[in-house]
Amino acid sequence: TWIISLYLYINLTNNEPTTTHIPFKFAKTGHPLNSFDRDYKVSKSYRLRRKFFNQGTNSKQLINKLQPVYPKLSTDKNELSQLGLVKNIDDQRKKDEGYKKHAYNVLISERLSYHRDVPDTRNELCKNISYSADLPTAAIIICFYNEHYYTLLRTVHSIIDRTPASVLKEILLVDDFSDLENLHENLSTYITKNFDDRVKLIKTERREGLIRARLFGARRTKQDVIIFLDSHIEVNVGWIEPLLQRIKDNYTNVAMPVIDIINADTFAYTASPLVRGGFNWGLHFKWENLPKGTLSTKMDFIKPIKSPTMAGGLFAMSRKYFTDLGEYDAGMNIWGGENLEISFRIWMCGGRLELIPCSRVGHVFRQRRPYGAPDGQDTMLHNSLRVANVWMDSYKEYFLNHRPDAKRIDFGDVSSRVQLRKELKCHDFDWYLKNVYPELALPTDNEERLKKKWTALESDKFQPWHLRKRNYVDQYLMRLSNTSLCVQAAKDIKSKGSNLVLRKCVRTKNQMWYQSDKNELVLGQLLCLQAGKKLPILYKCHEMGGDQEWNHKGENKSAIYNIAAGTCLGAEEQKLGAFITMKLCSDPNLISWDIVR
Ligand code: LR7
Ligand code: MN
Repeated sequence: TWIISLYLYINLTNNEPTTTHIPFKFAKTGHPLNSFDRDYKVSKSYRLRRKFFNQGTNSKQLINKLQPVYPKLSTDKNELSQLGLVKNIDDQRKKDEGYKKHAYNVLISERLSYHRDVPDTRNELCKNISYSADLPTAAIIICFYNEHYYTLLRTVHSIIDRTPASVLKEILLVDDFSDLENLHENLSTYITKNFDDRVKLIKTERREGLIRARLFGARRTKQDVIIFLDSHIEVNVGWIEPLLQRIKDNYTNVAMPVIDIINADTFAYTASPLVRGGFNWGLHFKWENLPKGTLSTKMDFIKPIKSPTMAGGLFAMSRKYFTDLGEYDAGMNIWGGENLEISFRIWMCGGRLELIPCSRVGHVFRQRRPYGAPDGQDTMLHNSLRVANVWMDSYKEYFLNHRPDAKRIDFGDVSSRVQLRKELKCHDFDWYLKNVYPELALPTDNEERLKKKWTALESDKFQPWHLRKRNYVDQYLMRLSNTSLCVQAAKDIKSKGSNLVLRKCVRTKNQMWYQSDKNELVLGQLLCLQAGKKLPILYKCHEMGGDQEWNHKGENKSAIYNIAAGTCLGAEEQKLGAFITMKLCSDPNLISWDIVR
């Protein structure tokens, strides 16, 4: 598949893979799976292979299908086998199931083995720093629910491999009542055989959710510092020392590593830029650029950076301080909100939350969470209501206005948390906004516009920073060659599920297609063109490529091809009002399109 991919990249899309709003070029990883990386990025080979595999298409048929669109496609047998046409049904099954259960590529994860080098993504200057000889001792707490066996074990191995034994005293694996068959037993066997007794596996008595599972773990250790990590991470060289040093300097410092990106499809490890944590009035965490001037000198790149909030999963804190500050809100369920709660609490009650640039830990960012709450509760909303009612004073109204549905929801008893806030004599939320996060705009004027923006952000909440903003690289009309007919929405431009039709070209928003750097075609910057079996439709952009990924040569008389569907954009008839359809690219009657800029 990489041949198609490469070909596609160079000859069809002809635009460099650019990152979005944060000016940062990905470091190439150099790990052995680079070919997968290339392959996935471009062609979503997984879908492609599955599609052709299921249809039993042989290489010849595939070539015939692709030739009209990719005339330079090789016909060499060896190259074809590399196209993934020789498939292994067990692998394919494992991969499909893995995506369902874990939302990442377990096949590649398993091929990587328990030990692998990751690129050292630290700033050069980090290597010159020396740390105290008597750093505090650490317990690492990793909660997991139905985590993939191999990925979890690589998490543990990476910690053992890259953390000095003088500080690493305990790794507590808290199984949050997983029900994946044999997971716990297998882990237990592996751990007894392969690790010393610093690695402990414990299990909750019922599904607690990550917040109470962390409490369960934290209360079972006596080390100086606790470090929470997600169960699908790999730590980088020298990750722990700068965190512990910062806490040794002051026990109210809470220290976070930079969260590097482990690609969920390829497991390629790439560096993240220096960004800090913020939030919006929907109480969703978001990454944001550092305030102007933060990085002025060379040394600024390695100094601790104040952050208004944390993403939640990866941070180090003095155990005593964690307890003194009221641990977590045990009334929070499953997932969400606890990260803002502890961030507000740290700042408002006298602590300091910092990003430590010299500490780097990779995390598998996935497109969706592969689990929910057992009772179907919207735990993010439930937990956020608790945050708002305990910590945000009158500012909570901004959140409530933004979520009218929240007013009717029972978020339980928060009196003990209100009491805690009193006892700790914390600043109020107004102080926090003025002193820690003055950059946050209040939803005063132009409220409607902002509201819309937040709603859009909501669907993006599981995205890593580099996937969050759509980056348009081109805009054009798609005109039926040799006519003056253009593709436009059959209904109005905003209606999800609308078909597309041919209308007189008029160059309105209704006919303007914005091409994103992921090769989406977004009509009027609203909805994405999505391939169907017979007809394409307009649908919410899901940013996962596949049926929303379109390729063409960008010139007149182009075929417009969708890889996932394996078909091309056509029209029912070549006349006004005709529906746009999906056609075999090899169809001799396939019409061609002009890209009119
Ligand atoms: O019921 C559960 N029980 C658990 O033990 C649900 C989850 N978990 C475990 C799970 O196996 C994982 O190890 O808790 C950990 C976090 O769950 P994820 O990986 O599904 O969460 P996430 O990475 O999507 O979400 C981020 O926000 C969460 C809010 O509740 C937590 O704070 C996560 O730790 C946090 N992850 C990170 O900060 C990593 C960087 C991601 C970003 C941005
Ligand atoms: Mn995670």
